[in-house]
Amino acid sequence: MQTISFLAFGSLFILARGHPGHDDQLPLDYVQFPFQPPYRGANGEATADAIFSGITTFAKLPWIQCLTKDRETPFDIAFIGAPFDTGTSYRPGARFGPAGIRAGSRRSRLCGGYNVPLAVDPFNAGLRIVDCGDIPVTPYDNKFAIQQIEEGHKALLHREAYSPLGNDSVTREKLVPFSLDGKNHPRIITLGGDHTIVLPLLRSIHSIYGPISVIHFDSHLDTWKPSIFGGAPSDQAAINHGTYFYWASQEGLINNGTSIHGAIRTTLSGPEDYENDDNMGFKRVEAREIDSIGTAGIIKKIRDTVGNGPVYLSIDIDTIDPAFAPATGTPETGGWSTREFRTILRGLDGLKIVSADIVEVAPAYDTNAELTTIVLFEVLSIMTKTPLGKVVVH
Ligand SMILES: *[C@@H]1O[C@H](CO)[C@@H](O)[C@H](O)[C@H]1NC(C)=O
Ligand SMILES: *[C@@H]1O[C@H](CO)[C@@H](O)[C@H](O)[C@H]1NC(C)=O
Ligand SMILES: [Mn+2]
Repeated sequence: MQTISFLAFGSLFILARGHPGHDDQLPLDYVQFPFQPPYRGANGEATADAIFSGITTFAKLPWIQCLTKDRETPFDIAFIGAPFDTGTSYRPGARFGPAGIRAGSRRSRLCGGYNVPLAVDPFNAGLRIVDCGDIPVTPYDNKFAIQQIEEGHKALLHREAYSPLGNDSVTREKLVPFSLDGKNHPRIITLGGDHTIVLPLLRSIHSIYGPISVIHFDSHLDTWKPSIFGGAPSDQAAINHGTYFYWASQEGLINNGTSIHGAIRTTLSGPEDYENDDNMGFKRVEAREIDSIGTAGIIKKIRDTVGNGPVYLSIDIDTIDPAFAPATGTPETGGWSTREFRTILRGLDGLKIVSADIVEVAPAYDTNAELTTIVLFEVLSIMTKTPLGKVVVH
């Protein structure tokens, strides 16, 4: 049966890409539920791989071992886990986030993945989208773990994308990459992990794009000075899930004035936390603004702030009200509903999202419904629709 599935899908892949030597693993196109059943029974009948069976990857995408034996295999968008949670201030458990997100995402393609409001099927749009598994992250040494995350992310981001950069969908003009080296790099969607991981992720992003605008959805600011958040009893303790943006700002990784937080509703040490946040280069949308300006007003504020340049998207699951997404370590009531947040995310359609993450998912506090993952479907849809390049003005 393996042979049949290999002939059916693997050889197509090899011919198309001219890459020999993929007979020692499942072919890239193995999971094609339900259109290309990979298994035939003794009588030749086709049996599709059910969405609840088999090895769990994000949305049942093909797994490739991007950091080890499949280092040469190119892709356009990769999911990768960063199972790190020793930078949390309250309930731990986000080290199980990547596994939990993958489990909840299995159903994304039950009968195809067509996104009606965005009018795109990200899984069937011609891009190669893969699940790279997890970056190895030690739970014993934060300093080392943060280096591992940066190196793991760089190992993916520094490659060239599988598909060539197309032409602008409106002007039809040839697009030029935003990257500093002029190459067309793939996009990475990281599954956290607590929010500390965004410091090494932004260091990696900086190595390809330079200082970047950030859209940060979170109930908390995460720009706190270490003396305020955690007290910084040691250099390592000063880097945690409430201070990583302080460090990112100090290191010049973030564009000053074109970055924004959304869904803020945290308590503060005092009003001066907002002054500090201004100095870190962020604008803010508070969760309660949805009552006055609605989702359309929030989308406008975000787009007016970040403009049309490249942007990094970081989503803390605690953006969503814990009534809808309880699986997180520092829940704050008064958040957006999942419907509202999905609307706001779809409002980012057309933005050049260079990479993204979802963090602070701690499955131990979830209900059995596993409802935390659908927001990534919107992010993936936007990435698929929007090539990562700019039109050069002649
Ligand atoms: C893309 O643009 C280039 C240069 O402007 C042009 O030669 C090419 O035909 C275009 N391709 C498509 C598919 O429009
Ligand atoms: C960002 O710009 C503001 C206003 O010019 C300035 O006060 C602040 O120090 C800058 N922050 C950083 C991190 O450069
Ligand atoms: Mn956060």
